[in-house]
Amino acid sequence: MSTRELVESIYEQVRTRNAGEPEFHQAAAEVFDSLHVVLDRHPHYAEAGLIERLCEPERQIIFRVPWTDDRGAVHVNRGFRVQYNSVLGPYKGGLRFHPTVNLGIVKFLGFEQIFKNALTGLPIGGGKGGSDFDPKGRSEAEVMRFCQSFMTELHSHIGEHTDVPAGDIGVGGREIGFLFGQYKRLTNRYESGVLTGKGTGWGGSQVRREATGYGAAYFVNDMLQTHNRSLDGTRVVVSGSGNVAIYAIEKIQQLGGLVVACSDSSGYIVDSKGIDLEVLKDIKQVQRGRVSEYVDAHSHASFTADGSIWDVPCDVALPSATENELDDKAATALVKNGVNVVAEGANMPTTPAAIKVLREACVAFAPGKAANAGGVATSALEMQQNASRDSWAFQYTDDRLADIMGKIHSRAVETAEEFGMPGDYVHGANISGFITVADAMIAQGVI
Ligand code: NDP
Ligand code: 2IT
Repeated sequence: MSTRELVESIYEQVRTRNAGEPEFHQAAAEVFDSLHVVLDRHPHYAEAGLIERLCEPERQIIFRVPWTDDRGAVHVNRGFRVQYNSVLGPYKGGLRFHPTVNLGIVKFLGFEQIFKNALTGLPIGGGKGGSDFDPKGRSEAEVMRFCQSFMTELHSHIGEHTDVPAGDIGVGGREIGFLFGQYKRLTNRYESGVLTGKGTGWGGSQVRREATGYGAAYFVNDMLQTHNRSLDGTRVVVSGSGNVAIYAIEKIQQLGGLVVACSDSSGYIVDSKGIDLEVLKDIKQVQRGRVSEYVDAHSHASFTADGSIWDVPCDVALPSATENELDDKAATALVKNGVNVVAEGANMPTTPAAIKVLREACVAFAPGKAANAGGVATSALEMQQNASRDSWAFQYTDDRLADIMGKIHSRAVETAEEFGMPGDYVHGANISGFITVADAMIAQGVI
């Protein structure tokens, strides 16, 4: 059997065994697509069921989350924590609160997280969790009661040396605060390292809030620098307007880029003078409102409810909202308008068909597991500070983040070259992350 046939047969097993989980299949297929070249060179990775073990989470926890709304009505949501792989360190990865969350989504995110975390070079395994709870329109008291109920079950499965959750869609500093408070109450332990993304006044790291977006901007700058370019004067479109998007916009602006559009699930705004971040932050972070409100402050800007943000011409695109938001039609529009770089701020926002369009047009494309790894990397720095009961200055932490992103960029570039696919960040990141995890799994025996 050729290595290609072997990888295909394992993929078929994964699909059959995990029926009804299309996002997980997609994430696995994207990694598998890079593996046969590795197996050709290093056949021992195919032995001892290594790939099959990698695809099977070490543990999957599914639980009931009952809570009471402000009117006294009882609601029941489903909670998940998938502890995917702990070969490099405690399980590490965010919690997502969004109505679309199901086991397949959590597994796709957890699977991606294994390789992303390996790429950071820091001692963190891969995991992910969340709930189908919809925080939209809920009062702060309702969100708090939900978080307390969620943690009431989760607390016995996590710990600073076991599993360290953080934020993702719908989970930011406020939710981490409620979750941490309940963990502390249930365990009677001030265990700072059990969650990351905490407030900077009580164990959180400087720059963690900004880290995913800043890191993605650093990564794009590194990509441009390999072509003797920079973000200075570059026209950029960033989808989303949440944690990742806002701080990607902030750092791109600091590096001289002109961000002309961003979005939320109700539509997108275009401001050809450049997004006014103060206004955007006020709408999204303070008021928890909609991007459409931006035009109230800037009448020269426009809001489009039905349409695609990827029709807005740009040189650099950062899909930073959610999975599969950039399809082949969108990629074709981007290429037609002359895009040069696409970097994933979100997890798996680009469909396989869109990646094909971008590859064929020779657009530099950075997968999320490399470009958005700055968030989890800074989470690992937060764990480091917690373990030594220390807290670092903003600039020092930001410099560490920029350095880590530079190293991830070099790893992806060098690995792609080594395997005969120069400039292909997808294969470079997949192969480099896979080898790190695989070597550790082999060293630790059949576990
Ligand atoms: P937030 O909840 O802060 O923001 C999410 C943004 O994406 C909002 O603008 C939201 O719009 C939009 N969005 C979410 N779901 C959908 C959807 N189904 N359709 C259209 N728009 C949607 O989340 P983050 O910024 O933290 O996360 C964004 C992406 O980045 C996710 O893929 C996440 O997994 C990934 N990521 C996050 C990291 C982090 O540190 N937070 C680290 C690495 C990756 P609306 O408000 O209308 O729902
Ligand atoms: O997808 C991700 O990398 C995150 N949501 C961040 C995870 C973390 O543990 O900081």
